[in-house]
Amino acid sequence: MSKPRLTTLPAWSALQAHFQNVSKLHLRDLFDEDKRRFDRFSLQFNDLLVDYSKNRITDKTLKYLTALATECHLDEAIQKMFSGCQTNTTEHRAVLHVALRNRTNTPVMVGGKNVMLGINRVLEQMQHFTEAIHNGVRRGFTGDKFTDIVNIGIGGSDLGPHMVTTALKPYWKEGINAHFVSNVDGSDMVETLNKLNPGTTLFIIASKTFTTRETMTNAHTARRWFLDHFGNNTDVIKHHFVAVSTNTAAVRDFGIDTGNMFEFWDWVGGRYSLWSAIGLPIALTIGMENFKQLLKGAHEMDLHFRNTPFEKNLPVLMAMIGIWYRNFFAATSHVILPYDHTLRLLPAYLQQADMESNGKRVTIDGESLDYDSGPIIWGQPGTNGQHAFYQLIHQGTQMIPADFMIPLESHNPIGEHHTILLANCLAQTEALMKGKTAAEVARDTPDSLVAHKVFPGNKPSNTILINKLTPRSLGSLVALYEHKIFVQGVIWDINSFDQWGVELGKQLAGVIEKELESDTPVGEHDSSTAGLIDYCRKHMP
Ligand code: G6Q
Repeated sequence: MSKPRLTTLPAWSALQAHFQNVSKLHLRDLFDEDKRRFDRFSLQFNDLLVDYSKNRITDKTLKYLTALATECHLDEAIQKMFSGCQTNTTEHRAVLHVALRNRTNTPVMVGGKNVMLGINRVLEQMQHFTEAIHNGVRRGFTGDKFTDIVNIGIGGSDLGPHMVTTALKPYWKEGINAHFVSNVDGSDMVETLNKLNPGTTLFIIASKTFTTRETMTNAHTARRWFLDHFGNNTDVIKHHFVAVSTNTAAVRDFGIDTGNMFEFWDWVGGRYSLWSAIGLPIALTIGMENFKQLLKGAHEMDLHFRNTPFEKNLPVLMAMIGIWYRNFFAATSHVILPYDHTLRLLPAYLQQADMESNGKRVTIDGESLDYDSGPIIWGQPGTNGQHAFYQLIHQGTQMIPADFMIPLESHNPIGEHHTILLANCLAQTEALMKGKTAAEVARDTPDSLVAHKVFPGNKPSNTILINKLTPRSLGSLVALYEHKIFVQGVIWDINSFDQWGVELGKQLAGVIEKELESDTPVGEHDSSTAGLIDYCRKHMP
């Protein structure tokens, strides 16, 4: 029996009718009418408080949204993912990043095997390795202690570990610096290498496939740089290069001893892989105990997601409110606004996590969607963004739902900084929600300026307060978003775990790369691409 289309479900129709009423309501009025709105529409989870009261919702909205989740069999989909079913249908893979942080160690079976055995083995390998680097048992070729770790990877093999390592800077071990090279633009590699001493540098080549053009190009450049310093002695490679991959043969071919390889598995999607050995640069900078705290925080969120009724389930609520805006208010984007300097890479990380997962145009069965899927995710840390693009969020013509987040305790308390930061974060959520009416503006403004100074308000936001940004609370926060993305994928009936949309560009780049290097006539292209290739060939140095 074929699945009913999303837009034919009873809860969808109920939401459509309900939208006609709710779209006319102003958040100001909803707050005025219900003094307990914050209490009723906020939830605490360990170190996180999620306030979703400044959303354009009523009790009925949540009732219909959770009914929609039920009609889409969300519960079944959650249980299937956690139990190792082939949720990634187009690549015939299980989706088990949750097993990587399964700190209760309950067996998780894939193809008749308990994957926890392999996971625990690699965690132990990471533990020994990080300890050996930190206590100097494992040293560079010249006998010096390692001071610098360079992660070479891209996409999922870069964004997650880079974001977490940056966010957890206050936990970095003394004497260890981390660097991330991802772009095939030579400047990324050259600028990094210029800062480094080869004798004290450890390279991690992070690539699930170990074939990614950018990563392998960067890895070979690092290898060459290294050998140039050590008189072409390939013995040094085994001291200074390790790999994180699923491709043992390619790692060996590169010249890395497979004893220096950290394995992961095809059921770990790239953008969900920071919890695996792809997290090695995290563990090397913050230590294995802190890495395990990160896993613990994520696991706690997994248990909450798996076991909590939809009405109190944070990832489900955030996802369904996102669906409300995307499919009923037709919001095209969603902005991520961390008020924390160390979380500055979170918007870029979530951009991949969300847009690569839910930027899809067909259902799991390959039928065209007749409703919108994932929004554009963007953002920057506050307060910087306030002095740049918030104008459009406050007074532009679009409604852009926002997620604000801020730790209450700063790792760098100095003067009034943190109070100012916190005040700004809370003020923005209030300003977006309340706005400023023409009557309020007119009190102290000439008539000719009133229209310009009006803030319509009614702009929705979530606010996530984090007691303190620790490995554990960060783990919970990232897992919260991962599951939000999963839930939306289930509602939209898309495969959130493939990424075929990145393939075509890669294939064409392979063809054009060869053409750029040859003198033979440019092959089959449209006149624009052919003209550009020709121009490049004539003018390239
Ligand atoms: C993530 C994607 C993608 C991937 C990179 C790197 O989900 O699959 O971003 O992580 O293309 O791939 P490799 O790890 O295989 O080099």
